[in-house]
Order: sequence, then structure tokens, then C-alpha cells
Amino acid sequence: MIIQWFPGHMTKALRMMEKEIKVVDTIIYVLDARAPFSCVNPKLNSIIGEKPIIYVLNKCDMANPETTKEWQEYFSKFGSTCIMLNSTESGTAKKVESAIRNALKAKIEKLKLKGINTILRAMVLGVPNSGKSTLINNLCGVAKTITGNRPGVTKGKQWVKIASGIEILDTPGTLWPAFDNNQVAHHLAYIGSIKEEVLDIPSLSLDFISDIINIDKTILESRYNIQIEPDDEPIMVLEKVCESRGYKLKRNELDYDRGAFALINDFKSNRLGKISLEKVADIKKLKIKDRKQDV
Ligand SMILES: Nc1nc2c(ncn2[C@@H]2O[C@H](COP(=O)(O)OP(=O)(O)O)[C@@H](O)[C@H]2O)c(=O)[nH]1
Ligand SMILES: [Mg+2]
Repeated sequence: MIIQWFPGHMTKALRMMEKEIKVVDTIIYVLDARAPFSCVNPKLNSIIGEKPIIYVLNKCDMANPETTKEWQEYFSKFGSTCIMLNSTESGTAKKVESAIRNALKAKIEKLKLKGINTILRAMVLGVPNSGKSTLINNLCGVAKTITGNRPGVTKGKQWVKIASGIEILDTPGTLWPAFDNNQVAHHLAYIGSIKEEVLDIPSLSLDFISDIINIDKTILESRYNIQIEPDDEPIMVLEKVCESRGYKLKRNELDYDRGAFALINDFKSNRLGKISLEKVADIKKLKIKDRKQDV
């Protein structure tokens, strides 16, 4: 299944980022820990330029902890730092705040010598559904202060004060016009970064079955109480899921669509356990070009 999704509002968002980047001191790059490499948007490289980057491996509660640790080491080499977060958990804000202050230490020191107490500005970037807004809400806590639109820029975009001297800008999730490869597009679809309406879920679920079996077939066996044989085609696995769950139509036919949606939703809702779709060792396999992070 070929996946493509780059609606017009994303081009608009990229333009907004291009404008705003001028007043930004650092980038907070939110990646879904389950597929961090696929979350790196090659379109953003030229916008970010040389600004320091704080990578956030978000949703780390949904990913394999050892794999996430490897990704943390990997991304630390490219950014100022890389932190692992569960943005739905309170108290994670401190990690981000100190990462910002660390990334901008030199600037703060320099201005302090001149007696200036500057405001540090960070722009939050990431693919749709990576958890940008959740992270910002967490950072704001109860003391959410909307500082209002900055003059001369698009309406609706707001800088939010998160701590003394730190302001953050949320941005709409952005993808890129053509996916580097179809595996990347599939990972983005599984983690919910691509609008469901443009996806053929029954067909996606077959690719998903084959990808999950490659990681560990017992994930599906234990969740659906089924037995997967080595030569089972994905469609046979889907049938087993439908049988086991009792997803039937009239005349006892299997309800394939229901089974397909159940599989995809179970992954999205973390009901299949902590799964990382990508490992650092897979980068060569993903054959992703045109990225700062390419090895
Ligand atoms: N389990 C878990 N869920 C998260 C985390 N961060 C965000 N979410 C969920 O992911 C979904 C998308 O989050 P949202 O902040 O709207 O993403 P955005 O599109 O990047 O702004 C929401 O259902 C959040 O509750 C996290 O760290 N762990
Ligand atoms: Mg959002």
C-alpha cells in the first residue's frame, strides 16, 4: 500500500515556522519514541539551520525501554541533548526546562555579563500526533500564561510563557511532500501521524501484521490468543484474529474490517505492549536520505 499525505495547511505551517524561526533560540523536536527516525522531517532541516536542537523522545511509556535508550544516545550526537519523556505524566516539565537552559547556557551567561535578563524562546516541532500540545500543556502546568500574538505574524499562533524567562511556541504537525520510503510512511500511519481518512485500514492492517511479526510474533499471539505458524500469510493471521474475537457478519462470514480496525487501534492505544517499530540498527534498512541525522 502506497501512502501519501501532504495537505495545504502543512505548507502554511512550514511558512509560519520559517518566519518565526528568526526570534527562536532553540528547537524542541518532538519525536514519537516508537518510530523516532521516521518522525524526522527532512523539510525542516533548512528551516532549523544551525539553531540548537533539543530532541524529545516522547511517548517513551509506549516504546521498548532499551531501544529508546539507544535512540537517546543516537540523537544526543546530533542535538544539544535528547531526553526521554512521557508527556502525560506530571513533573516532566523540569527536564525540558533544564534542557533549554543548558542548551542556551552560553547565551545566558553572555547576556548576564551585560546585565541583560533575556527571554529564551523555543519552538516546538514534530509530526502530527507526536504529543507537542500535550507536552506544552504539561510545561505550562496551572500557570499557563498566553503572552498573545507577536506583532506582524499570523493570527492564532501564540507564545506561551512556561517558566521565568522562557517562552514556547506550539506549531501544527508537519509532514513532507513525498515520503522517503514506504516503510517510513507505514510507521507514521501506525503511530497516528497520518489522517485515517486517507488510509485504507484493511490493507494497512495486513502490512502491520507482517511488520509486527517481524518484530515478535508473540505480541499478536498473546494479545489475541492465537497461534501464528511460520508460513502464515498476513491475511490468515487477520482471519485468526477475527475468529478468536468472534468478529462475524451475517451467515457467519468473518468481519475483516472490524479485525483490521481493532489491530490498528490496539497498537495506537498501547494495548499491544511497549513496542518500538524502529531500532538504531535499522537505519541503513530504512534507506532514508537527505537528513542531517543520516549516518
Ligand atoms: N502514552 C502517552 N500518550 C501521549 C504522550 N504524549 C501525548 N500523548 C497522547 O497522544 C495524543 C496526541 O497528542 P497531542 O499533544 O495532541 O499531539 P500533537 O498533534 O503533536 O499536538 C493524545 O491522545 C495524547 O494524550 C505520552 O508521552 N505518552
Ligand atoms: Mg497539537
